[in-house]
Amino acid sequence: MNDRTLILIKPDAVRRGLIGAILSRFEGKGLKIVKLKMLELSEKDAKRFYDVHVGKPFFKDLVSFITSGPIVAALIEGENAIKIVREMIGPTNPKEAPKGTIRGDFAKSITENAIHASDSFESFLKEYEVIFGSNKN
Ligand code: 3AN
Repeated sequence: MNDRTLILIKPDAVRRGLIGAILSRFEGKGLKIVKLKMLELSEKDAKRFYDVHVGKPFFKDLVSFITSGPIVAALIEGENAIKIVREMIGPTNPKEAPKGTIRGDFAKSITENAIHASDSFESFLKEYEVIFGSNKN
């Protein structure tokens, strides 16, 4: 089955010049980048993107970080894309992320953790709509 997932290269990784290094990992794994966009998220869209985390202690920091500079969004396609990309990015906390995962190699902290990837088809649909939805192409 050809699945799709969405990744965001977060502001810390864009600032450190890691766009190419991160995107090339997906291509190297045989996944296809089928849509690509550099953008700055508005506070409103950031809150929609992370609405499952509303009320959590880190929500405010998360929104201010993700809106702190340009991000790169990529729509990625391939067999089992959601699961494979989640494995490639590694755990949320870089202290737990093995070397060889994107977060293990590039993340600075649990907030500045370089990359986001959809964790389910349901999240993907919501996230895709926020980033690439109507009037956003
Ligand atoms: P993931 O990005 O691995 O799916 P989520 O969805 O649990 O992780 O969290 C979304 C984002 O919220 C994380 N990427 C991270 O930046 C931030 N976050 C999650 N848990 C914490 C935490 N305990 N403290 C600070 N930030 C957190």
